[in-house]
Amino acid sequence: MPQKPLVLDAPVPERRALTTEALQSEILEKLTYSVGKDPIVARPHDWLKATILTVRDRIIDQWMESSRETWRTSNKRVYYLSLEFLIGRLMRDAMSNIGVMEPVRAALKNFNVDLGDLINLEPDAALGNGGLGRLAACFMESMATVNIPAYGYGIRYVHGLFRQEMSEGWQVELPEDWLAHGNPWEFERRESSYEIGFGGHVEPVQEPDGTTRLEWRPAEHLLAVAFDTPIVGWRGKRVNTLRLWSAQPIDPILLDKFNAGDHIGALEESSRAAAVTRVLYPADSTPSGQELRLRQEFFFSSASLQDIVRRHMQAYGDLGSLSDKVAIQLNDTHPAISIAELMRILIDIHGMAWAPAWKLTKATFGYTNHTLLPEALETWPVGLLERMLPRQMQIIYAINAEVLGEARKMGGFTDSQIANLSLIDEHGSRRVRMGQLAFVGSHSINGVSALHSELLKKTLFSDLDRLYPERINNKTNGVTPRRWLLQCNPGLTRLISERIGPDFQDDFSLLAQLDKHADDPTFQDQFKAVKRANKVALAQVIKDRLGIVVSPDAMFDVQVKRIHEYKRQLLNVIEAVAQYSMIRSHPEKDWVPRVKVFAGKAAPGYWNAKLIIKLINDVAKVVNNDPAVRGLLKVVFLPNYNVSLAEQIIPAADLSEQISTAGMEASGTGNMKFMANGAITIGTLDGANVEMLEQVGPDNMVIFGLTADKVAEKRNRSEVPRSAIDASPALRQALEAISSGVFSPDDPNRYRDLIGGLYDHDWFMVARDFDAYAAAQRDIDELWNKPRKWYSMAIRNTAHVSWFSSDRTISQYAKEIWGVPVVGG
Ligand code: B1N
Repeated sequence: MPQKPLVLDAPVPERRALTTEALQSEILEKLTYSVGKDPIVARPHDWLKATILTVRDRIIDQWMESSRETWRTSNKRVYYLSLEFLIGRLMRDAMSNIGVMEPVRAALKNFNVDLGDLINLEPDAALGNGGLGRLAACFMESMATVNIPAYGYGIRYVHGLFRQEMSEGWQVELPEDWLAHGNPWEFERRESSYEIGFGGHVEPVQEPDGTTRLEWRPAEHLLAVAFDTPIVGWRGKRVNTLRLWSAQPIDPILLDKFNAGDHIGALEESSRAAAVTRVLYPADSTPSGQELRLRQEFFFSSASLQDIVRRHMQAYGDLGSLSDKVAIQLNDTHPAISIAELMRILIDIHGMAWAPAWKLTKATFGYTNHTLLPEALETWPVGLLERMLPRQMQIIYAINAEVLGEARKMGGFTDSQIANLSLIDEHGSRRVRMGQLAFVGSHSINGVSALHSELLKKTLFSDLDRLYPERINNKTNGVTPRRWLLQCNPGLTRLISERIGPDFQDDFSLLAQLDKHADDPTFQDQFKAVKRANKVALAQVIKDRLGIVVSPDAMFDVQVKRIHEYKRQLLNVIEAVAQYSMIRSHPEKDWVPRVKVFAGKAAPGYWNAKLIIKLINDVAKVVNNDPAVRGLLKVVFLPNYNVSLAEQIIPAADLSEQISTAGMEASGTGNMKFMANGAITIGTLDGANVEMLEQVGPDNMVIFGLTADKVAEKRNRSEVPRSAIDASPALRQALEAISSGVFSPDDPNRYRDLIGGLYDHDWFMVARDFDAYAAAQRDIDELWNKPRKWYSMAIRNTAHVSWFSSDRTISQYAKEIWGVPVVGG
């Protein structure tokens, strides 16, 4: 019999008051009884904790109401499985979404505590690398906002993405420690723990009815313990759960060993278990290929599936209805082993036959692909999988046999196409391709921008697309406008509210009304004043962190994102070098003053990315200290880019650099955040830039460079880049300056190989896009010199951003993949 929770019809508790007085006494109560501090001696961290606990209380009532409603209505639940959630700080987001920011500020003021200071004290939860992890965080907020009963499942890393510091311009990585002061947002759920197996062997077991089934007997077990964080949507209407798993040993200490004097050995198992969730792998768009990573992937997949199946059984008592009541979305292939694990649970544990189990599995899963970069596609050695997950590997073989059988039946596939379909890569040592596994085990495979989804069909999954047509679809990314406009840019939010009324905060399509004010000089002046205030604030950050003084009247030209060759920070800095020599050789011209802002982390093992950071810093040192430049060009690299720094930088940007080699950036999401905040984009026709151009129109965006088709063509023809360099004196001069050591007199050869690569193969088309890029930058200069034109364009960017709300993206997932209803859809 399915067990229904007892509290099903309990009355909704009375809402807590939102007055300053009520909040004030509650903060005091939390400080005293939960933190255990007298206000006279309380430290800032104590106030932060008391404030978070107070805010959290307001969310909990609604949290319980949201889950009661899901139980009551038997609505389909959505599970978002992601190895990364880049959530950043939560307090401002939560206060803003439930509308208590100002009363909390006032309450704290009466204790002489500044809310702004507390906001900046909250650690930035960096349980992700970049776009993929931040997308998962935006989706969590949007799913709560559009009222979808959703759970996020991931890993509670003790150490998130490393802290980046600079040592003489080089990146150094330091451990990040977001849990140092505890985490007042989370609830540990010891009762929701699951055993996770590794290794061992598979045994046939005789059933009483004479049949045999297979049973996995793992050699090793550890425990997955749940930690829940409430995620509140806009206006606090729905609160969903982000459930992060922490690995713990089954036996915290081996007492026999301890008693026998082996004190270290007694703890070995414990530290081996905890290692699984200790640290986030710091690579963005490149798999690490390490055994621990596969352990992380299976650990959180298995725990999540056990939890999902338990909840479903509790509600319905039968797994036949799983795909009617459950949708599981795989955020890239990192949780793709879930497909084999669900099959194992259905068949080996619940006794289902292969065919219905396979049908159910496919109907339950959806898979989102986030990259086409060949080096980023996950594969695992067959031998490793056989050793670590022997039963799952058997199931993968069986799935593969089924898929290859279907391909043969359909016919028309060449041997190489069959090899391309197969879940096993037979080139060299045999490996399991997680992308193929995720594809065949899902009813929906989506890309993250129109161009990317087309390329998925044409390249990576062309053969699977023919075998299983209609499965590939597109869901262009979005970002939450709450965090990326309302919260990070209160000045602009106020201005927009004054102009078109505050309703746009509930319906972002109303932002389009700004279009008719875009040419109004008064509104332009106000828009400019807001931007300037944000730039003054960023200039202060730059001064505080780097000691560099920049003028808020210069154009703030910003490229912030992970450092990767395909994102082409190198193109940007080479153009800065070219511009630097132009200014030096023509001091008489009225150059547009620019501040070039860079920020981003490089994967610790990615040499060229780290070298590009060093180059930016080397160029900055020369340019910023050259009196001949008269401050017309400044180059700034802000260390330790994270969500909180993004929230300060993006509202202050005039120009947004989205200049990846076409065909390589799956979508990009920073591009959308800049657009919302009234920056003009200089970009290639790559990822979601293509759709930005459609939304905002060619008059309001500056596009340059090779298209994805042209890039592919040039690569196929192995065309040499040298002619592009020979044809461009500005480029040649800049490259020669860099590679001859003008910016690295202490080590003149430092950039020899990096620049040599541009002559050699120029895989990322830096040389071949240079002239187009430089010309686009001069167009930007001209626009800057016509401020009326500039601000009309800037305003139109904000006006036409609403399609890039993650509410739109999530509504499409809900309708077209998950089959769940949404609010306002
Ligand atoms: O996912 C983002 C996109 O907007 C970006 O264009 C895309 O580059 C990014 C392995 C990745 N793709 N692949 C990753 C991250 C971590 C890892 O270990 C791959 N990240 C992206 C959101 O769709």
